[in-house]
Amino acid sequence: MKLTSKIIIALLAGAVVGLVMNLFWSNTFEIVDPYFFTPLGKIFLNLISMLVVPIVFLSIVLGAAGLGDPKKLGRIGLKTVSYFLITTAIAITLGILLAIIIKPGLAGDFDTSHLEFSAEEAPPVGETLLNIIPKNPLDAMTQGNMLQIITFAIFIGLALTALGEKTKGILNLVEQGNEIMMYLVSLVMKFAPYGTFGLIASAIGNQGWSAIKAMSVYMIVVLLALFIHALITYGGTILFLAKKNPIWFFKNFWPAMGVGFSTSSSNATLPISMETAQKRLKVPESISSFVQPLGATINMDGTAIMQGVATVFIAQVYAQDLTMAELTTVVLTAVLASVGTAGVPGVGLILLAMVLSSVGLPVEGIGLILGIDRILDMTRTAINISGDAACAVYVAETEKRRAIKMQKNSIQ
Ligand code: DAS
Repeated sequence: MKLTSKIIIALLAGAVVGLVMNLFWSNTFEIVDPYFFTPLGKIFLNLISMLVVPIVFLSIVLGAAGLGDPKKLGRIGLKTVSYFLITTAIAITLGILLAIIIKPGLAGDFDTSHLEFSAEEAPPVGETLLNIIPKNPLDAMTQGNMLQIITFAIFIGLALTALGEKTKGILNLVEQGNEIMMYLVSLVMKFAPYGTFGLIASAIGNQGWSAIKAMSVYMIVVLLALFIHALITYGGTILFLAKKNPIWFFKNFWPAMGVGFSTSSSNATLPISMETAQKRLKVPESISSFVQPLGATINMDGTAIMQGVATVFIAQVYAQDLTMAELTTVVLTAVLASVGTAGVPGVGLILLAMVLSSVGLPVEGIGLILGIDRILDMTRTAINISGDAACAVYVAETEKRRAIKMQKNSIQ
C-alpha cells in the first residue's frame, strides 16, 4: 500500500481512536496515552526534527551553488519573499473578513473572568532582520536559528560557485551529504503512519469534546478561511502563475500535508515537504531547497488566518470594536511578526499575543481559544507548508519559462 494511503488511514484511525477514548474511556486514555500514543508521536517528531538542520544547511548550500549566478538568486529571492508577504496579507485579511461576517465572538456566552495567558515575547521584527547574519554559524545550528542557518548556507553556496574547480571536492561532499539526508528522510517516512497515528490520537484524545463544542463557531470560521485560502490563493497560484492544474498540486503534495497536520510543525515537516516537492511536484532541488526552508520560517499563511479570526473573535467577546486603522495595524503586525519565528508547534499563539497587544486587546483573551488550539494548529500548519510548496512551484515554473524564452531569443 502506498505511503499516502497509509498516512490517510493513520490520520483517520488516530482521530477516531482519540475521539472515542475521549468520549467513553477517558480514564483508560489517561493511563494509555503517556505509554503509547505520546511516545509513538514523540519518536516520529524527534526523528524528523533530527534531520531539519543538516537538511536545511546542505540543501541551501546546494541550492545557492546550483542557482550559481547571484543575480538569479536575487531574482528568485525577490519573487519568493514578495509572494510570501502578499499571500500572508491576503490570508489575514480573509480571516478578519470572515470573522466580521460570521461573528464567532457573539455565538455564545464566554466567561472571561478567570482567563489568563502569558506568552514568551516574539522577537521584534527589526531585531530579527538585524540578526539574520550569524555571529557564530555553529551556534546558529545548535540553536536551530533557521534564518541565520539559511543566510550562512547561501554565503557558502555562492562561494562554492565563485571558487569553481578549486572547491569541487567540497561541493561533491555537500552533494553526498544531501544524498545521505534524503535517504534518511525516506527511512524515517516508513515510520510516518505509526507516528501520525500516535500524534493525532494523543491530540484529539486530550482535546476534550466539550471545548470543541463551545468553540465550534470559532473553529468553523478558522477552518473555512483556511479552506478558502488554500483553494483560491494556492489554487489560483498553481493555475494562473504556474499554469498547472491545482488538483495535480494538492494530489501530489497531500502526503506532506498529512505529516504537517500530525506534527503541527512546519520545521519538522521540512524534510518531507522538500522531498515531496522535488520528487512529486518536480520542483528543481535548487529552488525547493531555497524557497521551502525560507518559507517554513517566514511564511505562515495558516497562522495569519488564525490571528485574523482570533483578534476579531476576542474583540467581539470583550465588546471592543476595531476601527479600520486598527484592523490595518493587525494585518501589518501579523505579516511582519511571522517573519521572525520558526514553524514549530504553538508559535501562532506567541505571535497572536503580539497582534492583540498592537491594538490594545487583552492578551488573556487567548485563554478562550487555548483549549482547541492544538487541533487548529494542525490544520494551519498543513496550510503553512502548502503555501511554501505553491510558491516553490510558481518560482520553478516561471524560471523554466524564462529560461525557454532566453533560449529562443538567443537562437533568433
Ligand atoms: N505550528 C506552526 C507551524 O509549524 C503554525 C502555528 O503555530 O500557527 O507552522
